[in-house]
Amino acid sequence: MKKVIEHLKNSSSVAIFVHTNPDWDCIGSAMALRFALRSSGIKADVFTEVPLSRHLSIFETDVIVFAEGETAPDYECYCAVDVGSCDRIGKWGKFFEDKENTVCIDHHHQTGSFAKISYVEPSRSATGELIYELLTLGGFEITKEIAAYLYCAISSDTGSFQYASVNRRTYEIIIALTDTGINTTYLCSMLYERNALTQLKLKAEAIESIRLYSGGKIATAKITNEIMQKYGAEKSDTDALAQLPRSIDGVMISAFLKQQPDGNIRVSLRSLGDYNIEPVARIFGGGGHKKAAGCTFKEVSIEEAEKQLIKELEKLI
Ligand SMILES: [Mn+2]
Repeated sequence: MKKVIEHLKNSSSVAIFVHTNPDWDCIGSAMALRFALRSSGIKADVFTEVPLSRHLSIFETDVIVFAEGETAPDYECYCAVDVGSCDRIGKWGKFFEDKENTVCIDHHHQTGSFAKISYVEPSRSATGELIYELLTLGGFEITKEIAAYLYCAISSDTGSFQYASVNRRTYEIIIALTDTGINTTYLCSMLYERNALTQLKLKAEAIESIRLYSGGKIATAKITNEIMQKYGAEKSDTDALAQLPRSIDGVMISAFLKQQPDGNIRVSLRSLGDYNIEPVARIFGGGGHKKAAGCTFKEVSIEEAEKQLIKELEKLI
C-alpha cells in the first residue's frame, strides 16, 4: 500500500477507472480518491463508460464519460479501483492495458494482476475500506465530502453491514467517517429509499420468475429484455434484484439472470454459509467473491444459460 501511495503522490495527474455498470463501492472509492488527490494538487479525474445512474447521483459527481472515437486520456498514472480484471473496465480498458504506469486497488479475488502495482485484499468488505486505509496512511485529510463517499461505498457493499465480510475494522472505519459529521440517516435514505416505481414493478416480475432447484436450496430469478422494454427500465433498475432469490428461507445459493441489450446473459451469484460460488462463476469466464460472484453467457438463450448454470450449482449442493 505504501508503494501505491508513493506512486500516486509522485504523479502529477491520475486517471481513475471504475468497472462497467459501477456500484456505489466503485464510484464512492473512485471519488474519495479523486478528492484526496486533488487536495494535494494532483490532477485527478474519474472515467466511466456511461453517465452515472440516478442512484449513484446523491452528490454532484462529475465524471468523464466515454464517447465514440475516444482517444487515450493523457495522464501520468492510471489507477483502477474495485476492478478485478482489465476487461471489467469496459471501453476505457483498452487504454489502461496499453499504459506502463498502472495501479490497481481492489478487494476482488484476482486471477492474475493486470496492473503494474496492485494492492488487493479480498478479505475487505469494500474497496472503500482500502481507500480509507490508503488515504490515512498517506496522510490525506478525510474531509466530510470524502467521508460521505466512503460511507456510501462501505454501507452499500456490505448490504448495510449485514455480510460476513464486515469485521471490527469495518466498524472502526465507520466510526472515523461519522466523526467527520456526515449525516448517515440522510445518506441511508438516499441509498436505500429512493426506489422508482419501475424498480418495484421489475421486482414483481423477478419474484414471478423464481424457480427452485435441489429441494429448495437453489433459487433463480430472471429479467429478460422484453420485460425491460415493457417498463422502459434502465440497466441500473435491476441492481438490487441480485440478492432477491437468496432471501427465500432455505435457499443457500441463488442466481439472478439478466438479459443485456446485446443479448448476453449477465449472471449474479449469491450464497450463504460455506457454499463457495466463485469457482462456478470462473467456469463461465467470470469471478468475484466466495459469496458474491458473477459471469456472462454469450450467444445462448436465458433458458440455456440457466440450465448450464444449474448443472454446476447442483454439484455444490
Ligand atoms: Mn466492491
